[in-house]
Amino acid sequence: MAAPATLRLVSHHLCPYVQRAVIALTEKGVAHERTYIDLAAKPDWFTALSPLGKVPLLLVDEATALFESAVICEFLEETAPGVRLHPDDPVERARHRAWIEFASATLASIAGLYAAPDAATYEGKRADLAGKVAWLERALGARPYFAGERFSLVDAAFGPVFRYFDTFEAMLPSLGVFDATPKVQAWRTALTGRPSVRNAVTADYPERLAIFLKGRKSHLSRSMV
Ligand SMILES: N[C@@H](CCC(=O)N[C@@H](CS)C(=O)NCC(=O)O)C(=O)O
Repeated sequence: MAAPATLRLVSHHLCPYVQRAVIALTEKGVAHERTYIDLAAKPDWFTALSPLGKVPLLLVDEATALFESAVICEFLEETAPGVRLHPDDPVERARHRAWIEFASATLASIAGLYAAPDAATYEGKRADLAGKVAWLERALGARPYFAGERFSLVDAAFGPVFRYFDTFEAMLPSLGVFDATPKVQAWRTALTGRPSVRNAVTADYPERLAIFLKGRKSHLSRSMV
């Protein structure tokens, strides 16, 4: 692969971790290019660059491919000028990093939900997800974003989490995970309206996600209308 003339993000159309990096790049106004790959047929150049075989990768120069979305976002925070996406206070910053980890755990719960082979496993994953959303409700303070007026990397991590529910709500019986969490609902609405979050995926994302979910051969795929 040719050496990147500018930052290049190796991406996949559906990957929520890629979206975190795209949102951080956009919020910081960092020029970059994106290369989308097929994770079912990984190109050799990608396998040679990615120690874990996962996207996102950020190619920063000829010799350097950064991997892991959290590391990429931290690198952008440290190197890109402009708006800060982490709090200044070290305790708050550590707390934010912890909630970004929580976003990853929530993504794992979502993956468990759409892969659940039967109704009982599905209900267990649904309840697990509802429990996580309840934790978020208790963690949220000032509106509209996780830390009030200032958009942060926690928001960049949860925008892609909430995006799944737009498709779930269009195609499934209600999951009920937001029923008793008005603060999370308001946060979700604010993130959906944020241009960096909205534009972190291509226009055909909903169709691509629907095809992906239908292909799971799971309880969720059988419940889709
Ligand atoms: N911890 C990683 C997770 C990235 C990840 O799971 N990427 C998935 C796509 S969303 C992937 O590349 N999977 C390919 C594979 O595991 O073979 C991060 O935060 O970057």
